[in-house]
Amino acid sequence: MKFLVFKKETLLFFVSIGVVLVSLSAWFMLKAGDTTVFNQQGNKNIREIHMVTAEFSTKMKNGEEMEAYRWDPGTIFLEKGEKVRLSISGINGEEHPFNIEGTKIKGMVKKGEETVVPLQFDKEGTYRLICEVHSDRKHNGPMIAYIVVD
Ligand SMILES: [Cu+2]
Repeated sequence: MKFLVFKKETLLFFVSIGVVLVSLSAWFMLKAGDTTVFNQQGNKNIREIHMVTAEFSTKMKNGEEMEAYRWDPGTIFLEKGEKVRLSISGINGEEHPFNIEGTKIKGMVKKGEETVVPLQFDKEGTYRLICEVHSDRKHNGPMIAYIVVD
């Protein structure tokens, strides 16, 4: 009988310790969760990248003019999962309808206007930002920027 009481007390002792431990870890986990949610939703943590539409032009020896439209910078780097606000300012060229290969992202950059493209990639790789009207040399391009995600 006495042995049984002792066992019950021991059990209660361990149950109490268990409850305290579970409460403590739950508290820490909740705290960590709060911080993570705050980091993901806070707008201040979305990095901004600025890009412009530029134009190179030259006169050949035979008097012929050549030009190429470009995204500048031509390569940008993102971390996998990172949220970036890509802001593209239209400087040269009237209109640049674009898409990002391998995604559903599409848009338009117009002279004198700013186009904001929210970016977040879950897969590593190099994604091409392609201007649909200046995609190769024949069409005053290639107006292609490379988005490197790793
Ligand atoms: Cu273009």
